[in-house]
Amino acid sequence: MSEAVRTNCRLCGYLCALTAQVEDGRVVSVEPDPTRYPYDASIMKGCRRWRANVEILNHPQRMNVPLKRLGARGEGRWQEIPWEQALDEIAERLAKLKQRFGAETVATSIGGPHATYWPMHRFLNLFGSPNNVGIGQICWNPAIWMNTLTFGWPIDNDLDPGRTSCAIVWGTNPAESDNSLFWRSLVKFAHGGGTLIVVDPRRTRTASMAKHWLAIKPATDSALALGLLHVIVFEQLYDAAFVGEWCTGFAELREHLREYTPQRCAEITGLEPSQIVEAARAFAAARPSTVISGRGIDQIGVNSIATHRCLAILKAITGNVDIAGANHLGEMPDFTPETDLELSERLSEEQKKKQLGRSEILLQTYAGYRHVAGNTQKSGKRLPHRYLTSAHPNLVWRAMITGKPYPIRSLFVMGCNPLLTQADTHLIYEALCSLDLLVVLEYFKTPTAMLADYILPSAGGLERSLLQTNAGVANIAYGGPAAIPPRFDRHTDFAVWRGLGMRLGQAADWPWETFDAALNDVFHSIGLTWDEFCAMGLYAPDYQYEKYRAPNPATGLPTGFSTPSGKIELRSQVLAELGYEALPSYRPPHAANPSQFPLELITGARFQPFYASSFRQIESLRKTHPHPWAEMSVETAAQIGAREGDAVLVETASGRGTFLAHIAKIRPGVVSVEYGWWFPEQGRESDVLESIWNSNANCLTNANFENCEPLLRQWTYNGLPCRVTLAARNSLPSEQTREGLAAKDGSLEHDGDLREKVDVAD
Ligand SMILES: Nc1nc2c(c(=O)[nH]1)N[C@H]1C(S)=C(S)[C@@H](COP(=O)(O)OP(=O)(O)OC[C@H]3O[C@@H](n4cnc5c(=O)[nH]c(N)nc54)[C@H](O)[C@@H]3O)O[C@H]1N2
Ligand SMILES: Nc1nc2c(c(=O)[nH]1)N[C@H]1C(S)=C(S)[C@@H](COP(=O)(O)OP(=O)(O)OC[C@H]3O[C@@H](n4cnc5c(=O)[nH]c(N)nc54)[C@H](O)[C@@H]3O)O[C@H]1N2
Ligand code: SF4
Ligand SMILES: [Mo]
Repeated sequence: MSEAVRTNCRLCGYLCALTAQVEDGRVVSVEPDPTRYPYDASIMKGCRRWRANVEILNHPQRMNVPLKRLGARGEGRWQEIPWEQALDEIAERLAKLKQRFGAETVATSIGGPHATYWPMHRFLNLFGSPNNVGIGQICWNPAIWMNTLTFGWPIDNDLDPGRTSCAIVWGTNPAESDNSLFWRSLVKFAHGGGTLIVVDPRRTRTASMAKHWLAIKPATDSALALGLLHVIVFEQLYDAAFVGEWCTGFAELREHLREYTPQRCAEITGLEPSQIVEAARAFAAARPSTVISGRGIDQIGVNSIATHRCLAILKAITGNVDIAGANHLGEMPDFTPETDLELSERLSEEQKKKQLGRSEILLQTYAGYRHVAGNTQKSGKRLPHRYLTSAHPNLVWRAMITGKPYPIRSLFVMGCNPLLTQADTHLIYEALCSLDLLVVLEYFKTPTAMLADYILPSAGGLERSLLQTNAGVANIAYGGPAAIPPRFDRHTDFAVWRGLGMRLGQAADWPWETFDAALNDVFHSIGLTWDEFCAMGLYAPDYQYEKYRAPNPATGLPTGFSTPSGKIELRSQVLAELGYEALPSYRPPHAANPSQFPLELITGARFQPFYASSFRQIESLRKTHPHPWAEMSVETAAQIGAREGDAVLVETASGRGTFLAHIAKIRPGVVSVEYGWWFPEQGRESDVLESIWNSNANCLTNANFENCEPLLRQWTYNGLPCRVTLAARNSLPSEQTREGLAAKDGSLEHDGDLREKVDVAD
């Protein structure tokens, strides 16, 4: 029997609607579903991944049964065991660890937005541990925190090709990282005559569409942003009426900006003063104007916070706040937000006090959260709790190794591969090896999973319901149903956390027997069942703009902003109270010895068809991108004596890795290496595990707490001092060179590539 069923793709955060052809309970093919969100023919044409769904579902290396370690950690000997046994044994070991060391001895590690994490947070809050490690400090949180301090709530860009007149795309490259409605809107915007300004050391496909490409020296972004503000303020290009009515701290800001002249900022950023002046004028001249930022500025350590604050101020003083075509202040969801399902309020004050580094981290802590949430709650809004209080990874890895300030003896890894994607692989390897209990919930036997005591096989896309809700800072939800029940003995992640919760005294808090039953409850408040939601696939009421002007029903006065002053805080009262600078400044990054490390390194710019460390074993994808590359300019390559395709050794103070040189348009003196590389094709498990030392960008990074930025304790992935030397001459077969691969299927139209072909949408 064959039938067509609705489902969604889960190979990136967009959850595009698919129709699956199911025969005898097996998915035989998938096609884009043009009737549901966010269908767009050119996205599906441009996306390289969705066709791999069936291959991934049935891949011979998928985890299908729970595995228990035999022999030494990492030795590669496993026993297949039933689920009941796995959960019984894990629960028993957790109970013992808790009794001996306290609940805080159990940590969890999450990654990017691939998985549904609230069941895990719910379990961990009820269990009693504050030790959830994430990537929030360098992904998403900086903007969420800084916009909330400035505007009282997170703010989303609202690029509209028909309306927006100027857009600054700052440290993000949606051509490779997004590949969606947003990228398409940007292409339309740029080709329709909108003024596009791109700030990126690499001439990405996004940058190649720009009127102004600012090839900034990495990690100096706050100096550029301060220079733009200087020009706008001292040339009186700001919106004086808006500033007068809605902002506080302008006079102090003006004084503070005096020293950031275009000349001085140009020296710091390696740009021309005229570039700074022109970009500032272009942005201020037009309205609505928008600023879109990404990991490029989340991951620059000490200058990240100041850059985000400057961008918020830039929006504010030009009057580009909560207006169509510029940006949108989000609203609380009408449905149940994740933050409510996590039950963070159930973690006791005593356990919250065990948060590592709490007296040295100013904001990304439970106390910091309370400080800020007190203001947002006045307007009935609740910020996401677990993301904004996640533990500092470096302190957690160290506590595992040293037992200080207390022992962390167990880790649950879900939806991430920390050996490849967290900073400082050497430290993490040592930490994972030191544990009493490491449990990994996975689709594949990743290097991290290879070190586990138990690997639990997760149900993936097509096999489970999917829902995406922007972590509850906006009133939007999208997703859909599974095409088939989980194959083999795979279970949903929800079932694992509920199963452990039921065994550890949490039964009253797990009323739903299945994930779908929980999803039913999520939509209860808007009168929908999960099935009814699935039929629509999207819940997104129209945006309301300029909400701060609307009268407050209680007082009749304008609502204003949920900050301490009720206004947009150019000078942040909360930051001043925390003992941090209330106005943003440029700070020189940590100095390195230029004779030892003369170049600057970017680790991690996104590229297709991969997602972080995922999909290296998926043959149809891997053959389009078989090797890890290091991009450098013609000048840098000449300095090293490297040519296209030569193997080069990249070294930093933290470690080394080998990559193939690719000559690209990128600021001279900067080298950009791909991240996430391991080599599942090595065969023997021990060889695959060993492959993490070859070309792993995070062998080149560290997140040493002492050097991190004080507010969130962000670490640095971009602008690291490095040296690059020639390791071996090009030995690639011609079909595996960049030219050869591109000729084969055109799939390597890659960031920084010399061919500047842009998919021009209709
Ligand atoms: N050097 C450097 N490091 C970086 C970055 C960088 O730019 N440079 N970027 C950082 C950022 S922003 C992020 S978000 C992270 C991303 O890093 P990670 O979140 O670690 O991403 P992946 O490597 O894709 O690992 C995801 C793993 O989860 C599994 N998985 C996927 N979906 C599910 C699911 O639903 N359930 C379960 N149980 N497993 C699932 C996949 O098989 C895969 O092995 O990397 C960070 N690390
Ligand atoms: N194909 C693919 N898509 C992905 C992912 C993936 O792994 N692969 N990961 C997903 C995830 S988890 C995330 S968080 C998003 C991230 O999506 P993006 O924010 O677009 O992330 P990156 O590609 O890292 O883009 C950062 C850009 O910043 C530039 N940059 C580096 N250093 C600096 C600097 O110092 N200053 C400035 N101004 N720019 C700099 C880089 O050259 C790069 O072009 O992508 C998501 N989409
Ligand atoms: S854009 Fe993302 S969700 Fe959509 S089809 Fe491609 S990989 Fe799947
Ligand atoms: Mo991310």
